[in-house]
Amino acid sequence: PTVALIGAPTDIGAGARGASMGPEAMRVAGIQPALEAHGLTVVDRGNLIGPANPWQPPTDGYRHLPEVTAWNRSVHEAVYAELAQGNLPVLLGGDHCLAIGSISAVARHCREQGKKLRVLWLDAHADFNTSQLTPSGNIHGMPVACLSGHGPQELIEIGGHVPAISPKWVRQIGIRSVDPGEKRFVHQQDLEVFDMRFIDEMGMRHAMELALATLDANTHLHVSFDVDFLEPEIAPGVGTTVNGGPTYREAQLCMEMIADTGRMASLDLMELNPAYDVKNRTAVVALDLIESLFGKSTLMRKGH
Ligand code: DIR
Ligand code: MN
Ligand code: MN
Ligand code: MN
Repeated sequence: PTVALIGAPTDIGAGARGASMGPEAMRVAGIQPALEAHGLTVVDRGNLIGPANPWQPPTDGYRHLPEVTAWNRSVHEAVYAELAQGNLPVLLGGDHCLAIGSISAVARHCREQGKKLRVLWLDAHADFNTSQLTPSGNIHGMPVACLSGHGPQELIEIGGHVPAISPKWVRQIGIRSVDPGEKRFVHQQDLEVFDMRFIDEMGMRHAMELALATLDANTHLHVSFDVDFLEPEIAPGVGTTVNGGPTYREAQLCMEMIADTGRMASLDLMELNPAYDVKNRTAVVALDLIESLFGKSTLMRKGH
């Protein structure tokens, strides 16, 4: 399919400013020519527009809820339109609250097409907070909960179906920072989490084998890649770094195993924050990993 790049230049759900510059940083790193060099057809739809960041404190447990809602509606329509045309949308964030719009669109497309959905959530954080549990009010810490039906009405109903997804469809990889109340809720809702302790003990290979198990020809695989998934030493350009993430090699293996399934049909690239970066190197690393997601060949894999 044609790859459609969609820029969503906002940091409306984050606790640090700057993820609004993420889409341009990926263009500067050369995302379109890099994917084209692998034989893909790529169209850049440019940037969505939405409200400015008013940088206000939370009210009733949510920061910037009306603006977050406006941005997510816009993302939902853009991602849905690409899927309806048979394209593979790549959302260039922007902070991770926008996954509400993106994944609700994917879920809507899957419902209409009779497809199963599997969501891989690559992140340091579980993003499973609610207004009651959140220590920050930042909605980028809440998208998985909102998609699962736990959140404000205007966000949970964006896809037209509440809940948009079942937490059973989600596999989280790389998790190492979960707030106390959020942790209880993750267990209560039975989210399947391959945290860093699991990856340390069992290896990325085994974690990914389990996360990708039971995919079939009728499964739409969505990858939601929060750049803070990565070890901060290789990816400093994010607002909320957490030590002890996957190394470059572990992240490459993760991406290559996803590519080998041939099932990835949509992607979010989120939380890239050039204000924290050094000479755009985090964008360059993220692009390198995205190339692997799209099947960049290595010497040892003939025919790839
Ligand atoms: C923290 C940080 N759990 C919060 N979350 C995220 O504010 O809810 N940082 N997602 O990237
Ligand atoms: Mn489709
Ligand atoms: Mn996240
Ligand atoms: Mn994160």
